[in-house]
Amino acid sequence: MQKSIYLALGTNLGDRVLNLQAARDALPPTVSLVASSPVYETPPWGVSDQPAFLNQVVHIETELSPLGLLDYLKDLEIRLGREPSIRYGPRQIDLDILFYGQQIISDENLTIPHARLHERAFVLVPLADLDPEFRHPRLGESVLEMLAKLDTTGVEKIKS
Ligand code: PH2
Ligand code: MG
Ligand code: MG
Repeated sequence: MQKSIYLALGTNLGDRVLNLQAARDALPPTVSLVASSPVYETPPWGVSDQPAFLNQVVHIETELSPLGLLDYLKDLEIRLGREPSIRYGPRQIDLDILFYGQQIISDENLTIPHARLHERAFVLVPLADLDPEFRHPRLGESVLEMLAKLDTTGVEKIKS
């Protein structure tokens, strides 16, 4: 059985379509891509005075542990041109671990499932395209159940 490891990709600086493409291309061979959701343009959450984001969720496979995967993704963000910014602020690329199968992790540096994913339409809309029935291991709710409680205004699929 494949583990359900999902990543959220986000970008709101530079050529956003290219940034997502570059991130997907840079994952292998350490991380292999099982499936990619459509790409959505989404209103900025947290800090509203910044450009709109493009967001996407990908299903991956890897032999890396959760902390190994975190290190790998942080390094990749920097290689793809990410520069330091404020919390919730603009970024070239953001690569977040949403779920690592059914594992629950609260480490100093890593929380899995991602701590705020159930509040974010920009994560749950694309995730629902890939795995609508996936259950949050801590909250016990499916992706569709979590999504039903959120306002999805302004989350628009873009042509690919
Ligand atoms: N990421 C953030 C802060 N706000 N808003 C949207 N729409 N999409 C994001 O990926 C996003 C955000 C910090 O990680
Ligand atoms: Mg993020
Ligand atoms: Mg991040």
